[in-house]
Amino acid sequence: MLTIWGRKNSIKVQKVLWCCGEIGLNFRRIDAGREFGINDTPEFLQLNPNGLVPTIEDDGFVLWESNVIVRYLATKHRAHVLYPPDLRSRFDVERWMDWHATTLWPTLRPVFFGLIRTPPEQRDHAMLRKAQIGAEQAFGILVRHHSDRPYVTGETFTIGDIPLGIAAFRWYALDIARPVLPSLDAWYHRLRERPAFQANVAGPLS
Ligand SMILES: N[C@@H](CCC(=O)N[C@@H](CS)C(=O)NCC(=O)O)C(=O)O
Repeated sequence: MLTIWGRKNSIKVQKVLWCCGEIGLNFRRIDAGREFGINDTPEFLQLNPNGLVPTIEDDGFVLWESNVIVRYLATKHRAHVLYPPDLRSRFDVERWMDWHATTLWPTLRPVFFGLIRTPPEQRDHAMLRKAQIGAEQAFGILVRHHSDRPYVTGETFTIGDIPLGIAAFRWYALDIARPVLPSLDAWYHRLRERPAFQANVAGPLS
């Protein structure tokens, strides 16, 4: 039995939940992190020395790092459409997952934290504006790359769309001005139609 530790509103936990939904996996989820605690207990730190969610245990195998968990689950369950085995296709998927972690989310994270987790009177508006410009530039790169294809790596939805889609959910849900990017809107609309997105990602920002 697969066990997932992590609160449902965590961006990193949502990647894993969305992936499980796409594959159709049964699992047990234990709320952990922020208001739920658990992640700072000695027992949890034995599983994940970082004290972070998501962390999984799959028939005795413990794993952490959300992108790695997603790749592990897709590989284990031979989800070849989600995670193509062909070398070039696979590394195209990998590229966008890493790009999310190293480029897109670091630019968007300060906007999200600055608006959703920071009271209005404490907001640093200069920092927010700068971060917003960075996020617009990052989404612009994504648009220039994939405006001619329905999903980030081509004709089919893959796990490469998952981290990007979760970031896009926050970007679209934030009360900010956004440039007009019709192909990004169309891609995001496709993701929103997926039942696993609706069940695991859509919801109030917190
Ligand atoms: N690189 C890790 C980062 C995990 C991470 O930062 N998790 C956050 C939630 S998004 C966390 O556990 N924060 C502490 C908490 O929620 O209490 C991953 O992708 O899994």
